[in-house]
Amino acid sequence: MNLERTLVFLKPDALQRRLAGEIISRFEKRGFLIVGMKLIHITEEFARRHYSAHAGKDFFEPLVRYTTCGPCIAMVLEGKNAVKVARSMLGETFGGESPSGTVRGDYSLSNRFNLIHGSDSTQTAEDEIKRFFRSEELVSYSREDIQWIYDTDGAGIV
Ligand code: IDP
Ligand code: MG
Repeated sequence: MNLERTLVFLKPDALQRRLAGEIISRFEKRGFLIVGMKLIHITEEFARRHYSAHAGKDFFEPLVRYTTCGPCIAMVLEGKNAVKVARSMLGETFGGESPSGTVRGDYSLSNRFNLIHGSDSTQTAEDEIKRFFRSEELVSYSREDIQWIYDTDGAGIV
């Protein structure tokens, strides 16, 4: 099996607006396996490191304040093409420009308060998973419905 892993976290507005269950449910229903999950309050230092690619941009300081203003739920999702598929489920960066059917497109109108983060490449996913989770916090397990999520009859997962 050659399944990919990605890191997503529900941002403080998702929890304050009581959308966490609804959003997590989408990933479950899509077929992803949740291999890590925790409630965290991101520190300022952690937020600055996580978003370091945006340091110096005009939205950076407000982004740090937003990310640290309340608890988040971080998750590692495992599945075929996990990075790309999860990103497509998020929508575009700005809620108001996101297509309906995506998390941001269904629940956000804001440029900043867009509910969820998702790794944007397989390399970023690897780095972010390590940043958010210790290896012992990730749980590998099998599930009974895997043969209904993918065609596993033959070589690999199709
Ligand atoms: P992404 O979350 O879709 O990958 P990035 O460009 O990496 O988007 O930006 C990180 C986060 O910074 C966004 O999710 C959003 O919360 C915030 N952000 C990005 N661009 C803007 C902006 O122009 N105004 C306000 N907030 C922004
Ligand atoms: Mg990004």
